[in-house]
Amino acid sequence: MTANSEPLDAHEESYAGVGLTFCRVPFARGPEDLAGSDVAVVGAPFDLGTSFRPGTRFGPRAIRSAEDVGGPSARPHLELGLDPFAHLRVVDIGDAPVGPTISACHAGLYRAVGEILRAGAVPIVLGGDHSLSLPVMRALSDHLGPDGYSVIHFDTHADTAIYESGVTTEHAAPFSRAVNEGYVRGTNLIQIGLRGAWPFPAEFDWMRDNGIRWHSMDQVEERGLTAIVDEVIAAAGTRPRTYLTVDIDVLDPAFAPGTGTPEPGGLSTRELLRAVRRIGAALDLCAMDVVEVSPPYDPSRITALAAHRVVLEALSAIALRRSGRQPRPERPSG
Ligand SMILES: [Mn+2]
Repeated sequence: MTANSEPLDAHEESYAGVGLTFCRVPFARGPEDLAGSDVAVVGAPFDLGTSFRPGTRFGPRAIRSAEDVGGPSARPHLELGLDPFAHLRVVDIGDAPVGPTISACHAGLYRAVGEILRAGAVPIVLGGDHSLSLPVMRALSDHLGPDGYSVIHFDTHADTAIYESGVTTEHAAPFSRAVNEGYVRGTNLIQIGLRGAWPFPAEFDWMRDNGIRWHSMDQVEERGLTAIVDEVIAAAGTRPRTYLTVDIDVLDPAFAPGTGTPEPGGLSTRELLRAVRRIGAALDLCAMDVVEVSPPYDPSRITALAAHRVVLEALSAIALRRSGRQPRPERPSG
């Protein structure tokens, strides 16, 4: 499915038309359509980097179609009191080209993200497996330098596998590879939501040696996510810009069953949405992604809907920050 499409008329019904861009924003067919945009959505429909259950190649399509309220794009945010689509020019460039190998997929996404960054827009990548963070960070490093951005990483897993002889499961290693290959400084990487059996002690040692910081789910439980996000915002804000990468498996499987490597004991959707909103409003996002949505394991589509809302929260927060306004929430009536 091509990520179409502008409605045939300005008020096309939601069940009509030949396909969907994210929230029915305009489809940008090439660099000339990107000019002047603030945010560009791009799909990364590949899962050749998965270690267990594949399926995330269907993620971008599922996220885009998780909800359609028809055109034109309008989504006023109840708690912020503004509509991101009234403040930002958001386009969807469709999916990055993919190939039969993970390196071909990464090359296509690297080019697409670079094109968006050079146009001055913020790329929002719909995954796809988490290996996509490697080409995203490579493009960010070209654009901002390896010390020019922080990374806030929500995930069950640290994705810092130690690989030897160049052999690795790609979605388990984007952050170790990016640090080792010089696309990001380990001291600029902060993780939230770790739990379960992995990383192993050797990987934690590597992370400590490289200055990577993390907050496990136990810390979230003891200190509260609000306090941890405050600390993460302060730490990430020491660099000019921030890349926000959200692995949907940071959510508890009760909220997000549709993912390849679920792990019980995670965040609620409500917690994640508020955290994303606070981060996007406080920091200057240079890129964002939502990864690991796997529609074959998502029969109720709640995982894709959660990912859709994560993107909407970020868009609303970016709009608030750029508008210079204070939040004007709809207050309780009584
Ligand atoms: Mn991950």
